[in-house]
Amino acid sequence: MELTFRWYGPSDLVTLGHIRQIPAVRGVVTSLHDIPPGEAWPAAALDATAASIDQAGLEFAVVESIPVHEDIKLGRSTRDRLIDNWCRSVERIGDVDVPVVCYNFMPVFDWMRTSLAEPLPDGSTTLAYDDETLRRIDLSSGTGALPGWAAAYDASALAALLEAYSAVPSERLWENLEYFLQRVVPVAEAANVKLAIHPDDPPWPIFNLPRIITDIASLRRLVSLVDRPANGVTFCTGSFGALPTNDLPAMIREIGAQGRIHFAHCRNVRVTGEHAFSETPHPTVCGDVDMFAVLRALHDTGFAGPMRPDHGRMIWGERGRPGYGLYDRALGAMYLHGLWEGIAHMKGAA
Ligand code: DNO
Repeated sequence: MELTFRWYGPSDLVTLGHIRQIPAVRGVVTSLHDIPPGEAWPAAALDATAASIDQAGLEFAVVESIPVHEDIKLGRSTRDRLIDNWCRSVERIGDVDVPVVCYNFMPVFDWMRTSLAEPLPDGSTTLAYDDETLRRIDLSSGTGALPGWAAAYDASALAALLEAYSAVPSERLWENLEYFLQRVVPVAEAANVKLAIHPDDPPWPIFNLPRIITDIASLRRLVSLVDRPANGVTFCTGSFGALPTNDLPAMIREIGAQGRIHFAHCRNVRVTGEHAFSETPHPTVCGDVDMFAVLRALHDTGFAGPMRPDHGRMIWGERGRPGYGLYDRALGAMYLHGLWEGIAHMKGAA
């Protein structure tokens, strides 16, 4: 396992210098955040990002994400050109030796929360979601934007997109995903890049939009769409963990044994009701995810890929990008490192 940390680029308040000082973290997870979805990534910009990571004494471990243009998810006739552009980006990522690309296939919205600063009893704030509140969100003025989303839409663009998706039930979305994967997986394979789809977050439909990567059945289907090692997943404990029927260690043991987990996102959640949860600190004792069992399953299946602490709370007065401050994620990194080291020693494998 290689411990990594997400960095939002030169404008991030969390700098590469900060990341360099977190013990045991050597890998950086980032993207070219200024390139609009659908465009091929310019080699020069990618080279510059790779060089700045290298100069900081770190390693460019994962691209998270290359956004997938909505026309691809909708299966529109423009998709072939957009898929070609996605492939060019993958090839250039291969050229700078980044081995993993994370992406998602969630319609319109990427991850979704209904509160970005829910107060916790200890005085920190966290991200939270519940369906009740979501139902009251008025989309008539556009999406707004969540930190980390690749795109936001104004009122008319959003209305048009939602209308277009009314003709795309989940089976059609699966077909469009298969069409995409059939074209991008061979290119990734040739470029020495592994693709790692991020599960839908939360793992159920929102605003009547289909969401298809939610559970073990969908992971089985995903890996079989194109049965190649380069077609894999990002195992996100927070996304899958929001659905109490998901047995995370069992999912890891099944999909990991097939060598299809290429990236791990570790964070904890407390399920607070039907389709409702709050994010918690990373340790098992703080939420409903048994992080020891998750890491042991990853270790048992020989996971050697990048792992990052996912969202942290805002603690110690820090201000910044919700979910992506420095302090709580750094604590999470240390916890994950400690668990992993303990598991390795326990098994006599350290
Ligand atoms: C949220 C992230 C997601 C993730 C994308 C991957 O914090 O985990 O935004 O980066 O879904 O494409």
